[in-house]
Amino acid sequence: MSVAILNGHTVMAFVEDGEAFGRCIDERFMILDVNGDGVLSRSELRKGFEGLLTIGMDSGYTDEEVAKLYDILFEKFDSDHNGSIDAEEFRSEMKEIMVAVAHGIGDSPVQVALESDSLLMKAVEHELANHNKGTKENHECSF
Ligand SMILES: [Ca+2]
Ligand SMILES: [Ca+2]
Repeated sequence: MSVAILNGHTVMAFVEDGEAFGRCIDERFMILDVNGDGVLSRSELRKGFEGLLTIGMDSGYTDEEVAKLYDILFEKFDSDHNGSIDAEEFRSEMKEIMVAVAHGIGDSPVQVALESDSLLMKAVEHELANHNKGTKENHECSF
């Protein structure tokens, strides 16, 4: 875990950088596809999301409720309802999720604790990389 400062713009800039975001999502997809059959099963998705989004699973949900949550999540990803998630479905849904996250965070910088391989951490790293490439004139630093 490390602590980072980000706002909705950090996340959106990452999502809108189609190449960087797509590469990151594809990488994630391959990691999640444990048996290497090119699609994600229910259990592969669940396993991935337990680490990926660090949803607050200690917030009083029962196992049953959590299982239901992952079922809903799976149905959302599986947009053609064939019982598995292909790379295309994964990419478009991850994009929607990240856009929703960006809107949820809003314009004000928030301090968050992130797993080093979480997608939000990738967004922060993406922003830093872009800052280092360009001029630093408009670089606002919160501390
Ligand atoms: Ca698989
Ligand atoms: Ca599908």
